[in-house]
Amino acid sequence: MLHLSRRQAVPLLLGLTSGVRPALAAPYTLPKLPYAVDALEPYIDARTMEIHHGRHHQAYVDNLNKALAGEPALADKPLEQLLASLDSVPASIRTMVRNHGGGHANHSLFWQSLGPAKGTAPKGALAKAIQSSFSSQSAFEAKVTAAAMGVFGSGWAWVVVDGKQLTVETTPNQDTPLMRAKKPLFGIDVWEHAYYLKYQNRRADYLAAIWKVVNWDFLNTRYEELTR
Ligand code: MN3
Repeated sequence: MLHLSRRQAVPLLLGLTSGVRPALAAPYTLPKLPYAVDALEPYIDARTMEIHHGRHHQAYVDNLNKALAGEPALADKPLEQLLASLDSVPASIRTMVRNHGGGHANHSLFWQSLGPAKGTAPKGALAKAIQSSFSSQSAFEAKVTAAAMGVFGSGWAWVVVDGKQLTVETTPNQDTPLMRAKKPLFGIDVWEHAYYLKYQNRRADYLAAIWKVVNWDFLNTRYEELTR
């Protein structure tokens, strides 16, 4: 269960279950990985997961909390809402919220979108959407992979729900499609911290590995929630 806001996550945008926050916790907390750190081996190594989740994601959470510390009114808003309306965030903390709030939202979705390799596949409505948007699963994966390969420097490749259709886009840094009033189905982190320990500069090998550990069960459900 993820804790993206003090009150309630916005299911329409992130599709994440809301939860009750411990009374003494900071406004945002690091969500637990939904599997063990070595569960994605050999595709994504345990050491990368430890550092990526335990240090990088934790830092986004900590810095987001720091940014919001003097802004109780903002701290009460769901994170999705803050990211979708950055113009309403005071200029003095806007970049912090953009980078670290984006980082928290993106990684929270990323961990759920992955899981142990067990041969699951898109089903039902999501399988249909992939067919009608890209003509085949392999064409779909090729298009997302090409977008991810094309990200210069650090950023994300995204599959976005548009009506019932799916489109592919990229964002720099920790920007999210939420900032463009779009609904991310899932994103692939192409920051070097996501793959450098195991794959060094071989982003293509990392992306080939990512497709082995996509949690299609989660994405099948998420697609249905986002198109409901
Ligand atoms: Mn990352």
